[in-house]
Amino acid sequence: MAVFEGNFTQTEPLRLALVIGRFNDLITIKLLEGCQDCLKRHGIDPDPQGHQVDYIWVPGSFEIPTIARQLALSYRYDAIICLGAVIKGQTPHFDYVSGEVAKGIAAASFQTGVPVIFGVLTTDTMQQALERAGIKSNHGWDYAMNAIEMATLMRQLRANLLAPYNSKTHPAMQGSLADNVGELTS
Ligand code: INI
Repeated sequence: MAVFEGNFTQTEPLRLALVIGRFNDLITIKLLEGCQDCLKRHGIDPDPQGHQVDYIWVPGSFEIPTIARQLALSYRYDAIICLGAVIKGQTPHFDYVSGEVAKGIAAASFQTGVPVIFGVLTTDTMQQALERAGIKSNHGWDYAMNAIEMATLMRQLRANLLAPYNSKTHPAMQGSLADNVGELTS
C-alpha cells in the first residue's frame, strides 16, 4: 500500500486559475495579493502574461461557481482558487449569497474532480474581513497553499492510480491535462 500527499516543491508544471469577486474588492484584492505572494514563494509565476496563472474577475461571489465550474470543465487547470468576501449586512442577502457560493463551489469540484478552493470569506463585519485579509493574517496565502497541495496531490494520483484516458472519445477533456486525466481503476 502507499501514502499519497501533496507537496510544495513540484510546482513548475502547475496551471492555476483564480476567480475573484469584485464585490467588497477592498477585501478580495488583499486576498489576491496574499495568494500571489504565496504562489511566487513556491515557484509559481503569478504573472498573467506568463503560462501558469489565469485570472477571471466576476461581479460578486454569487457568480463565482458558474465560472469555476466552466473552468474546471476545460481541464486546463490543476486547481482553481475562488476568492470572494461576503459580509453580513442588514438584509438576508448574506445568507442567500454565502449559502449558494459554498454549495456551488463544492459542486463544481465534486462534479469535475478538479480541486476548487473555497476562498470566500464569510464574516459578520468588515473589521473581521479585514483581519483575515491582511491586518492580522491573510487567508489568501492559505488558499494558495491549499491549491498547491491539492494540485500536486492530484498529479500524483493521476500518475499512480488512474488508467490512461482516451481524450479523443471525451470531448470535454481538452487542454494541457487531457492526456493525463483518467478514471479510478478500482
Ligand atoms: N457579493 C459578495 O461577493 N459579497 C457580498 O457581501 C454581497 N452582498 O452582501 O450583497 C454580494 N452580493 C452580490 C452578489 O454576489 C451578486 O453579484 C449579485 O447578487 C448579482 O447576481
